[in-house]
Amino acid sequence: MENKKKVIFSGIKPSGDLTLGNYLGAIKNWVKLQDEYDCYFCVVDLHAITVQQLPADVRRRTLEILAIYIAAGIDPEKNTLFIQSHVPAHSEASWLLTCNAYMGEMSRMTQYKDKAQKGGESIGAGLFNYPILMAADVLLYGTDLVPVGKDQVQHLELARDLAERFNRLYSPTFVVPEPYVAKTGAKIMDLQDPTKKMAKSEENPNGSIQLMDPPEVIRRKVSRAVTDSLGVVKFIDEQPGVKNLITILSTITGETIEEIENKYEGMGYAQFKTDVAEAIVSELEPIQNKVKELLNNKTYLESIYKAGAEKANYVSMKTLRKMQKKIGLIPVAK
Ligand code: AQP
Repeated sequence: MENKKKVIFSGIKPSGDLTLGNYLGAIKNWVKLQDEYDCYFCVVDLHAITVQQLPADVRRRTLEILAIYIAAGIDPEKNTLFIQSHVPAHSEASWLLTCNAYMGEMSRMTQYKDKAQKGGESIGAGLFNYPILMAADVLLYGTDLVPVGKDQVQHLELARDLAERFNRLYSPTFVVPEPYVAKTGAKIMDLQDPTKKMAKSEENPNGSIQLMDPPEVIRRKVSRAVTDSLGVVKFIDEQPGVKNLITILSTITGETIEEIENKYEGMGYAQFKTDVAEAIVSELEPIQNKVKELLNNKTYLESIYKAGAEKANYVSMKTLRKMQKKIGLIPVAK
């Protein structure tokens, strides 16, 4: 029997300029998956519009993210790289799943509850429904594994529940996806408030390093990163700022935490911060140069997302047709 590779689906939404967190927590790991798995890496633009965005920003970031995927080492020949809105099955499957989702389970989503508390009555309905769109993203491709951070575990559970419910109500249709926990990869925290994660929609520009920040900006942000008055490089909870910088250094260089702690023993923070900044610069600079090159070659990028959409449309339409048929929708006449 053919030894079929397991399917992985993941994506990033163009809701802000990508950060070092998106790179070290997601993209850098994806690069390692591409030989072993059949990977779909998507720019999930339909997720970005769950909050108001400037149309020009969505357009610019969507292409930039695609360029970043390729520049970071994701091979468009080996993987399916595409833009979510180019594949209408995502929206259609999302509606079919919505009709099988319960208000109760949706209302229990903690991410929505947090946002609803802040947004009140005027919170967008898209934010309430988006976990169902995420379920559709994943289920359409027969995805076996979904790389998820802790904040997404509950949404993946929902995708599993929706898949199992559909399989039970109609007949086996979906692969029930499992979370993929990366061996490496870390949660990168905000440089100004290391108790919260570095996020692309964060407003304080000094809190996050943008993937496309020039070297001098990276150096400045790292030198201003919040530390503490203890003056020791230790990976302990009492020093969240230092802990975060150690995580960044270790994720980039591959040095262990212990090696880093030993290397900077008795040295204070100055040299440590300089080294963290230089590690980031040397990791990101080649990627940035490649991104700029790719963004100057729109025809090439177009050819990538066109081919990606063709493949994704083919696979996802097969699943969508099955769903429609099982639900009782009459197939379109040929
Ligand atoms: N700080 C982080 N550390 C590690 N991984 C991170 N990711 C995001 N921030 C960090 C990972 O990047 C991917 C991006 O997913 P997304 O764009 O769908 O949404 P997100 O997780 O909500 O990303 P942001 O940057 O925080 O965006 P906003 O501010 O718009 O909500 C995921 O794989 C995520 O784990």
